[in-house]
Amino acid sequence: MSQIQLYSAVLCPFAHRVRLTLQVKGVPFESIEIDPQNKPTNFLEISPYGKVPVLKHGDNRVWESAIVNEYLEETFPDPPLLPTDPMQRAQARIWINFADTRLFATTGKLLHGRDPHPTTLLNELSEHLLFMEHEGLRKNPASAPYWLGTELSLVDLTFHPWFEQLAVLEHFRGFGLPSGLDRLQEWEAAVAEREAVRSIANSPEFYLERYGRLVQAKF
Ligand SMILES: N[C@@H](CCC(=O)N[C@@H](CS)C(=O)NCC(=O)O)C(=O)O
Repeated sequence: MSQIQLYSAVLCPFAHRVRLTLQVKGVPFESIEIDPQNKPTNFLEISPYGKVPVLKHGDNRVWESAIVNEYLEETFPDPPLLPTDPMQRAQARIWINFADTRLFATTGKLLHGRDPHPTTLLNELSEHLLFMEHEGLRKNPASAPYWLGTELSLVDLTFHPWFEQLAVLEHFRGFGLPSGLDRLQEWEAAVAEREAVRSIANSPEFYLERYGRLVQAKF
């Protein structure tokens, strides 16, 4: 049995960011698929918040994807996915926090809400993306492919799953990317091209089909 088990769900972008980190670091793990809509009865014994992802390492467990990723970074430091400079590390954590408290938070409200015309949330999402473009990527030299510059980091792996599942927002919520996200689109193409990212990527059709089934079951 592998030393590491990941309680995960294919549609979960938080679980995906952990799978990406394990993949980039070449850490072998066993993936245990959980259906968040139909959790095993004893799931709270595994996951105190009742959510995926949860990482089990030997007898210990870690949850909350941002914390799981930092645990993996400290436990398997090669290749490093956070800068060594404390100020740059702080910047990386600010963007990871931005992803959780803004980009994914608004996305969650959009996907789980029932408003047929969620204009305010759609606008909010566009504002988050424009903020990422202007306050994030445009402050880097144009030649830097990744969020923090020349090296792939946890910030890239945190944001990427949102872009991989963009088709779901477009199809089911009528979201359209605002214009002027040139750097963001170049950045996403560079991340999506990485071998580790490609090796576990799913197509837009995969997400549309799975999400479609979920919507049918839910409403
Ligand atoms: N803040 C958590 C969010 C995890 C999360 O929301 N997971 C969802 C699936 S994407 C889940 O397990 N939902 C089940 C539930 O809330 O009952 C993290 O970063 O790990």
